[in-house]
Amino acid sequence: MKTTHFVILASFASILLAGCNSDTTAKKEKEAAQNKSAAERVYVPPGKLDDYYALLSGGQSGSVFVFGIPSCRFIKEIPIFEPRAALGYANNPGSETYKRLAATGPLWGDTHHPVLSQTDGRYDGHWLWINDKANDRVAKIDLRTFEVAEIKLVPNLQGAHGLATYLPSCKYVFVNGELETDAAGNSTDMEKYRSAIAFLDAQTLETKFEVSFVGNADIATSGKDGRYVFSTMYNTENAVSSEGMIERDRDAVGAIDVPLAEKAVAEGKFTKINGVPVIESEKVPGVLTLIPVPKNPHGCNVTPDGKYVLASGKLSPTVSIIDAHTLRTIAEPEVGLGPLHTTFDNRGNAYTSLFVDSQIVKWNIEKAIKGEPDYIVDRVDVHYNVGHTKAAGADSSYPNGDWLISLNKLSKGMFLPVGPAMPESQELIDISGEKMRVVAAFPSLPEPHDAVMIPRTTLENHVVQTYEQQPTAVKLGEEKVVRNGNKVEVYMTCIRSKFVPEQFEVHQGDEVKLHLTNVETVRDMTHGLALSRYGINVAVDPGLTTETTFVADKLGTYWYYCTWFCSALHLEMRGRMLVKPVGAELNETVGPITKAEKAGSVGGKESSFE
Ligand code: K7E
Ligand code: CUA
Ligand code: CA
Repeated sequence: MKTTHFVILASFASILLAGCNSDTTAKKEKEAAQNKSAAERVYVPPGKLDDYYALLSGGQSGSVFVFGIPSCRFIKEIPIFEPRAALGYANNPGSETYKRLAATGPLWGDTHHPVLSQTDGRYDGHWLWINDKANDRVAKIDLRTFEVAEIKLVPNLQGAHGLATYLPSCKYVFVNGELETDAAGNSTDMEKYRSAIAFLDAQTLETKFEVSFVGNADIATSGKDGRYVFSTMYNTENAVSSEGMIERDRDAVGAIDVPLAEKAVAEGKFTKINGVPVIESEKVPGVLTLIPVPKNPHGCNVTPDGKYVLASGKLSPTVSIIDAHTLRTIAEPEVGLGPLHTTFDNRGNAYTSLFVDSQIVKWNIEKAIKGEPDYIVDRVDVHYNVGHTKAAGADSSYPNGDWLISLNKLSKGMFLPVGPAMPESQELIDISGEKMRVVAAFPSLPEPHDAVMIPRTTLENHVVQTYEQQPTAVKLGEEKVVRNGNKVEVYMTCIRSKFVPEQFEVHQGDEVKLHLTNVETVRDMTHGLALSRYGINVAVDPGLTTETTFVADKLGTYWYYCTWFCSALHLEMRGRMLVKPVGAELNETVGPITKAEKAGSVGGKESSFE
């Protein structure tokens, strides 16, 4: 079983190279048919588009990875909590993206849970939220551009881990503090340790209120009817050692009554900590209900119909099925060893990842509730040690029921060996039939935790072709250099294949603010500006204006050149920053440098080719 997908991939390659074979023996024919159909399931010819976007959290890469499903083609990385020089993201200390990120914390992050916005129980393709567990931040991605729209620090908690949106309205995203601290007193006294679940305005990401309690909160999910949100809590012991955290046989799923919490805030039943109203759960009865579940639960998922909350047992081989309205546990079916996360199809089945067993187990929810012995439908081996698993559409009320991704922690020998550390591994599983089938494996950077899959048809129409011209855009023909003491503002445009101005002059020590607008109106015509020896690299997509500030502290000639190969004249797309001694006369030339101006500005030295 462990080698099935190798066979499939090998056959996939041979079909591509040699066409399908017509071997004679019945066994071989059957095998070939199976293999062919697996290959066909994932084969998307060049130029044809995938059916789904898969958005994978990048873990300690601090980003989100975009893959096409079913082809498993890597499409894009969205850098969020880490600079990405290639994309001009947060790499220049004087850039907007750097300032926004640095204002909230360090230049790296640990993304875990991508969450899509919904309207009427369906993914609407507008927003993607994601947490940074390491530095307690939440970011919002605009799915029109696949760029970060907002990043905010969440006060009063540590280990911002579980993230979900409050359904059905999506007016909040809420984030769980996994690591306990004394947020109120900043003491080291573990007797005062608490944790909190923070409710953020989904658009501004301002923390509106928090509910604090003794213990911790791990994975988050929302009921579907605007009443409760749920979190698994593995450290009800409030311990500070791993031994201490597994002392109790039962921990809990916490249910927060959101309307009751809002009422408590309105009635002033809170303490303000770092500007945020914090409701202590002990003081507002009913705001937090603890539902006992076996030892150190992990994943927490509400079924698409909103009826049940499923808490995966982790240290217990069970999944607890909790009624999402009465908050009572109604069944605890055994599923296998190390259950971590559960996802859903559109036919009443749950799919639970088994970390220890390295399997996905498919089981029928109603049969498990009724205690019917055949509630386990199927098991499939994955490679290896799966963390999250997610089926297409499964966080909405309308799962698609065709594809499931297994996000595996170890790849071992799955891919070409590249040293002691191997890439992370995802497997694509066809869940459209009764039996699951692994049809492809694809590597990625460390370390995807969770993923969401959204149909192309939902999202593609939102995606813009070019940026709308901002009010700050520099218009063609209106390029200029504006001096104000030692501050110099350079208003520059770029279009295939020229920067205007192609030259600007400053005094040593001047603070230069570069406004660069890409005036292209064609999709995909990105230009970049790298400034030699100044450590500046800017990428400007069509229609976009970027602002970057730096100090021109080195004397001499510094070329800026385009970093994105844009035309046959790409290499010629360059210009000079001339840094002269303080007091020297500066040439104010803007626009195309004529021969005469060129002669004047460079001291009359002609090129030997002219
Ligand atoms: Cu299970 Cu951070 Cu969602 Cu990793 S968490 S697996
Ligand atoms: Cu613009 Cu290369
Ligand atoms: Ca525990």
